[in-house]
Amino acid sequence: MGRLLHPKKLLLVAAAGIGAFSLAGCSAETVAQWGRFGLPEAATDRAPMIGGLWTGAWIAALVVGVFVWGLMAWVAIRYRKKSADHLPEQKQYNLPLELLYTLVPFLIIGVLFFYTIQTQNGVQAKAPQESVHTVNVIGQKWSWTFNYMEADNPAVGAVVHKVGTIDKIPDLYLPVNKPVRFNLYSADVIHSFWVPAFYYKLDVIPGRTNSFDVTPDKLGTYSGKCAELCGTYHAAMLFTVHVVTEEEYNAYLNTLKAAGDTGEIKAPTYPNTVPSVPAAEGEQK
Ligand SMILES: [Cu+2]
Repeated sequence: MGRLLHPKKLLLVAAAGIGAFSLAGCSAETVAQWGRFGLPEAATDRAPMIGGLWTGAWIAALVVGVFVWGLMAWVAIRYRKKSADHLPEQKQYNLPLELLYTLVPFLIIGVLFFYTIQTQNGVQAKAPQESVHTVNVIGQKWSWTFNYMEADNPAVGAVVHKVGTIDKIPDLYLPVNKPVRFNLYSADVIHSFWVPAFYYKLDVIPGRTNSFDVTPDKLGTYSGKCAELCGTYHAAMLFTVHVVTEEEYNAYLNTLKAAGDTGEIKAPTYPNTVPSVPAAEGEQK
């Protein structure tokens, strides 16, 4: 057994550690991130709704926490045993108090439920069909494929695609301030399409189309990833989101078109087989 550090030394080490920790990375951006309770900067029209719910829920939890910790400290100190023969007054029950601490949690849950539903309705609202840019996304082991359904876009005039591989993280280009509809398909197992700066993720399920609308409203580059543990190389399922001007967006799609990456790549219809059972003839495995 090694010798324990002298308590004073231990205190010094702890203080130095805490000091270094709180000074390191104390940039304006980090401080701003604390203000958002850890969320990155919002990059879409929907993200602030979720940010509000997240921040509100934390504040509500902290208010309840501080109140409960305060009560615990107060009773522990106020009603501590003061002498060997003196016990504080003992009570078997207190009906009003018991009713209160049964009803108050329901009230808290009700308020959280109300704001959750309100946020959900806002976040999942669909943009007008005629205004959206549609991107059909395929999650496949172990990358992503993006189909830009731009046949009706006069600046592109074609459906173009980008296929990601495990060796090459694919890019996803999106036009700023334009609503985008994502339709999510899986080629194999359940994945989850997640862009942290969008404050939103949605499961990508074989045999089912999940879709959501969002308007990226901040130019920039963002990381995207798979948020569902889908297998061995789950961690490699990354993509890079570029929110660019509409001109740059069209220009990028035209480079795909010029490279011959036209037409839609479709996920196989879910074969509905288990791995040990050979797929029926003609069916894609
Ligand atoms: Cu995945």
